[in-house]
Amino acid sequence: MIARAQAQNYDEAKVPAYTLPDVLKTSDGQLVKNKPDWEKKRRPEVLTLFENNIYGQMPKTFDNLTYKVTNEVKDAMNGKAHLKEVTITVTKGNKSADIHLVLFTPNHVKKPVPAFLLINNRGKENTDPTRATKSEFWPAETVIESGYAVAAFHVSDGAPDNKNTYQDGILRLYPEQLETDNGMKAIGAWAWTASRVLDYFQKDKNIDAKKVFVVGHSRGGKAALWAGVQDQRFAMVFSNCSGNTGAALARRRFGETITRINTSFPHWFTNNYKKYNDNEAALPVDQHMLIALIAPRPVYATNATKDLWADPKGTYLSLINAQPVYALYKKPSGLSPEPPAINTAIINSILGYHNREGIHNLTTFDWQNFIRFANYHYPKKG
Ligand code: GTR
Repeated sequence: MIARAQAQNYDEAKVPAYTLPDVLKTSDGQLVKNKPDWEKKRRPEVLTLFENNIYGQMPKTFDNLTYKVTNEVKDAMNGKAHLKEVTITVTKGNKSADIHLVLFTPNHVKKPVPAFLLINNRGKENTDPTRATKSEFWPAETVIESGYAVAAFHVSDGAPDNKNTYQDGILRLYPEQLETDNGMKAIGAWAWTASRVLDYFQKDKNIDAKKVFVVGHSRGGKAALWAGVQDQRFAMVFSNCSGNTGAALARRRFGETITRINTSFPHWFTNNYKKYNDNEAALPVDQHMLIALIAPRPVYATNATKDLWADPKGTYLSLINAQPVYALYKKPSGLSPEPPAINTAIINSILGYHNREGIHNLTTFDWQNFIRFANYHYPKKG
């Protein structure tokens, strides 16, 4: 017997031969050639495949959503921004869950404004409302100076990032999800939470809820993609170093693998996903199809040169292989088959990308390019 546990592969020559599932081919073998067939037939089919096999169901019902501003500073950031800390409470039956939002809106800019929303998977100090602590992970001043609102919530409000306690967030409202093999777990819960923040944005007259961009790094970047897929109200997705079960192709088995992610983080994806441990070829989808589900909305993915764990090449290939669906919308990305040079950002495209020099992180360089990409897709008038 050959031991199944293998070291992670970082050698391009050892990437196994693989065939990606055809994003445009329906389960009954028809080739989708136009938007209506994609939207009515194939898109729902692919979405269900991702739900059942990977991220789980996305419960849509609750009884009530209320919000309360718990702190407000109208002249934060030396008068440049208006801070609101908002508690969003979602109620279902006799249970409720609180989401704590930090939101800065630029002053001296015509309202409503577009907003960047970060799914924060790191320490809460990264999104410090007092700005005593500043972090590249959420460079709020830079975003405000670019004329956008900037917001964040912490993943623990959706689901604690822990295999023993992940049920203690919004899954308390949906306990039935824990009983089924295609039930939502932590990554799904974080995406769900992002949608509830968007519900709140629809009620905040300073925010242009039609231009809310969801951002996440790594595990947060996986959740950002799933949020953008599930909730078509998100105008754009930024998925930073999201890697395996994020923007990178699973079948390449380069860096982190499905076995590895399911073993380290059994609370992120459905029970069903474990069936694909060391068995990527059996998956009816691959991650290019996740990006395709966001079409025709823009997606920007990133990598870092020292973060081979997240498979930069496999991420770029996902974008490339999502293109046929964007083409149905006459939104060609113009991506060349080979990834761009290090630190060179692809901005003027429906599918954006860069591979930053450096380690696994979310940095000012990344955010500056997110802002450029947002400016390109939503040019400011006047
Ligand atoms: C790693 C995990 C990655 C990524 C990363 C992170 O340990 O293997 O998939 O999610 O954590 O979130 O920083």
